Amino acid sequence: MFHLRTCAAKLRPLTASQTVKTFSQNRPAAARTFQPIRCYTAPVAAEPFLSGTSSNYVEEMYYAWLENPKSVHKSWDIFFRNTNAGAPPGTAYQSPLPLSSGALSAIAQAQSLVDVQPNVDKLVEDHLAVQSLIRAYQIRGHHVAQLDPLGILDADLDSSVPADIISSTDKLDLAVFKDRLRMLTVGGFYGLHESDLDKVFQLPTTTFIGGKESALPLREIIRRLEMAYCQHIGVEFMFINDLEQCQWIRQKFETPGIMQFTNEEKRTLLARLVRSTRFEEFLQRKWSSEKRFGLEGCEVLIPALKTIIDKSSENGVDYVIMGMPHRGRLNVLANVIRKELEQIFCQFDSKLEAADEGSGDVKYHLGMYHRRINRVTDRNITLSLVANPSHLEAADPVVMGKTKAEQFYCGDTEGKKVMSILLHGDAAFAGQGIVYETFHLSDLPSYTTHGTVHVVVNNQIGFTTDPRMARSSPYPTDVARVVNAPIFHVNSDDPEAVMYVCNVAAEWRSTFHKDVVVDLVCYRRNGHNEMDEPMFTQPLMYKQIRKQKPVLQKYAELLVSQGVVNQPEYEEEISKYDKICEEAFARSKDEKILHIKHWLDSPWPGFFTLDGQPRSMSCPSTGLTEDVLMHIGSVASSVPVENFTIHGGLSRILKTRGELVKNRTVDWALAEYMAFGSLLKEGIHIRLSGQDVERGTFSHRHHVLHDQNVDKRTCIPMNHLWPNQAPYTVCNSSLSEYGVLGFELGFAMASPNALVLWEAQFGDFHNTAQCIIDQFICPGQAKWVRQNGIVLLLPHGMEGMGPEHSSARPERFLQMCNDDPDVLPDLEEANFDINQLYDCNWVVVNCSSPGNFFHVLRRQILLPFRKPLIVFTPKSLLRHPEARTSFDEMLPGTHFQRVIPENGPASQNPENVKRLLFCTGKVYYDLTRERAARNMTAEVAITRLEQLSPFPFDLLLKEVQRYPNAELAWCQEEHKNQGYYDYVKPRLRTTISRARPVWYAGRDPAAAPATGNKKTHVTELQRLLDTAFNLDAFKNLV
Ligand SMILES: Cc1ncc(C[n+]2csc(CCOP(=O)(O)OP(=O)(O)O)c2C)c(N)n1
Repeated sequence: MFHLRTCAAKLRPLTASQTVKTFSQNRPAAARTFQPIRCYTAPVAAEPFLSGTSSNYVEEMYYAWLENPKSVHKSWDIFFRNTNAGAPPGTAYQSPLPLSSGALSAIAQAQSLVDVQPNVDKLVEDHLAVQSLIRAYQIRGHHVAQLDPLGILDADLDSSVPADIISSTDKLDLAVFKDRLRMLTVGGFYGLHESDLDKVFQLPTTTFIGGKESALPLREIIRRLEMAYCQHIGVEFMFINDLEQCQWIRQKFETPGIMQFTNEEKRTLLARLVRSTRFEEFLQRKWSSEKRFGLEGCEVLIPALKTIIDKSSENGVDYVIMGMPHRGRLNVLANVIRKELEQIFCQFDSKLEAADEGSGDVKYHLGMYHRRINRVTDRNITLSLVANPSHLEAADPVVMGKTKAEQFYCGDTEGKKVMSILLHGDAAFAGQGIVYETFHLSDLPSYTTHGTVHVVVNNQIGFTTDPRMARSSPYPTDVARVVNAPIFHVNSDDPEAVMYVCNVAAEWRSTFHKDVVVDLVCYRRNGHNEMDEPMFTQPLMYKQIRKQKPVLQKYAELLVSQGVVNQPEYEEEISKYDKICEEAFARSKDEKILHIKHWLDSPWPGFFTLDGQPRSMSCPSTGLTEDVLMHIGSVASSVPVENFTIHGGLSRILKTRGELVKNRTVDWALAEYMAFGSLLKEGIHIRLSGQDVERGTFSHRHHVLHDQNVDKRTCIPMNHLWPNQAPYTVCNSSLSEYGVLGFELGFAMASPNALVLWEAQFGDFHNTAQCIIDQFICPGQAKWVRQNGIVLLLPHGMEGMGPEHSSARPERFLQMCNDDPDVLPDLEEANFDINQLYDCNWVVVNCSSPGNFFHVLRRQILLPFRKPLIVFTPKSLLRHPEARTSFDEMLPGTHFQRVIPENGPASQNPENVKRLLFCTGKVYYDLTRERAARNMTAEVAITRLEQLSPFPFDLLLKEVQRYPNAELAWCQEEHKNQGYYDYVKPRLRTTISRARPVWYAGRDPAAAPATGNKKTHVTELQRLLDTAFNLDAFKNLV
């Protein structure tokens, strides 16, 4: 880019008459090319005003001048012509010049080119000063905007007025204003004087305050800037590093008179406020002692959301997915999503019985899905409010993931049809890290939803905590700045200002497809909930709140005074809505049973029967034909595009894969390939996401090939398998677990016909996403009758890598399984295994063979219902020569094996077996190696538990019965208080009616998951193997 680095040093103001005079003279004949020799060589010091942001301004003007010399002020025209004509650096307008002979001749040369009128340097300085002032308002005007409806707290937590703006807002009385002006003039910030207020200044192209005028008196410039930036709207946008976007926003807020509403729009706004306000009042009247987290103090939220939806619908959006916390949720359900009021009211009835669907959730957490006509645009619109836990902001990435999926399924690659709106509380938005993680997904190719509109209910309190104790940033919204999202702060007691910013926000999203934030600065009329006493902790604030007129009343009075509505019309609007509520209340008494399924946020049409049951209770074979296996294997071991150079090391890996396929075997990576590739053939979309999943943390997967010679040229062989296959998405994620797992969970929510997998880099990292696991994945169906088939791949195994990177914490997942350890189920029941799966809250597996991993992935989709699947995946087994599976175990008729029984010599003469060891996962290979070394293959049987939960009582019972004389022991490599022992032992005991002891061979209890010392690791392993094969080990323990 061409950088201007030459200019005069001193710039001074010019009077209005001078400006006019200059205009009429010295007009250039035509635009000329700016000579490149001028640019980089000139020292910046020669043009002090060209440092920092002013150089951008000058540069911008230069381009405008090139197109049309009249588009810039005359002084700049002269300057550009001089510099173009060869005036040396620092001399184009320098006066007086240093008295060196070189400089003198240079300026003489420059002046001879243009007839410069003597005071031009003052003119330029003046205009730069005014331009700086305009810029100061654009950057910092929001700091003095009147945002707090209560007028007691500054929304930015700072009561001072920035030093570079001349504010005459309420914060400063006239005397202070004059004082300030004096200070700015004498102090010389701009070199402006009180007497300059009536001078006329040319406006730069970076402002729209002039409307049709290109020059204004300074006094008017300040007035207009204050109108645009210091009233009830505070616009934060100057950090955005895109000129077009900044200009777009300036135009939206600076253009004089742009904030106009028709009477019709004002009446709609009033009607929406009536609904919002009277809804809360109705609930308060009927259930005064019930928590509802009412919206009082931010009633404007309802019209705000409706405006965003109307505008988006007008711009082509037909599906809006929303996430929100407790505050005002019932109101949003009633008045935005339009859930039947009786369905909401009946929730307050303590006698309402729960249908047999799950344990349910409180009313202000449930979700909703509704398709209807948008009355303003007359277009169809689907609204979905995602159910959420109490954990504030946790639903953010889930909403994003669901939005991405809905966009994906309808081919909406630019987010023109499907969008999300996220609501936040001020304390939560500032305090919860997940907000930041979610923002960082917003512009990543595989995660973007092409812009979310964020709305913050900024009631300036978090439960009992004052914002000054709750955040270190000026605004609760500062987190949004990281993605260059514009932030519109607005005083919520000015409903028209709110409508305006909501319209702009929706337009921004549909124009630029980027995130945007609306910060509704409001108050909370009651305590945190309706039972709470706020005066304990916020006495002064609440004294003011008690005096505060509700916004509805204020706005109604305004519209009556303007003659937009009359009093009877207003009152009729109120009684009309009250009547609607009363009638719904009467109907709500007929509701006797609460069906959570009526609150489902993501229905799966066609997947279940009409009454919501699975279409069958069986699962077909998960095997594949030899042809399919061979075909997938050959693509997996080749580069399916021409002229594509892969890394030499990768060529060797693919060659080894090819040999495996030729030998009709698979390793872990191939097993996964086979599962994915075959499901894609069947039209199942697959999405694998997580850190470094494309290659695989352990460099085993290589699903994305990179051309070694062409930058960014990649190939995903999985997408070259079949002519009409479903698409495969594999995406390296940002370095986030909470955000990304939440996102994938949301993606999986949208459709049952996709296999959505999230892989942790190492299994233990899942704990930074614990909230998604604890609040959504584990209890999601029980709370919200919503099934989800997400798969978690968690690398796990004690391999001497230290306390971290070893354990995926199986004990945590197992502890949260809902099967009863003490009750033996009816093992004779038909389809016992499928019924068990249907009843469980999630499935936990640890496969010891690639083939079984292949089967369990395919089963996940072939099941007639969806359950989350937790897979502990291996590390060293990825390359273990024995961890291979023959095609024979993957052919039609084969299935996932919940238990892999002993099939060696011990199984030939089971009555001779002295010990039956149960284990799961990788330790199996350590045990078999040790058993062979000790020559104990006939005495010790080893049975592998592949599906830990639901617990395969039926198969284990058979195993125990087969070895009547064997001692039973559970063997694990994890420490005793970790791993599987606490889960397996009581269930195994229940299986055998507690007739025999179940011994333990494994590491001792410990605080850390693994030792950091390699030698200790080896010693511990040897000790557990010694115990496992010492047939006397448990002799003296009774
Ligand atoms: C992650 C999390 N931590 C703590 C809480 C407990 N809690 C519930 S509401 C609330 C205050 C929220 O304040 P704010 O975000 O400003 O929303 P408001 O209630 O004021 O609308 C807190 C701390 C929670 N629900 N979630």
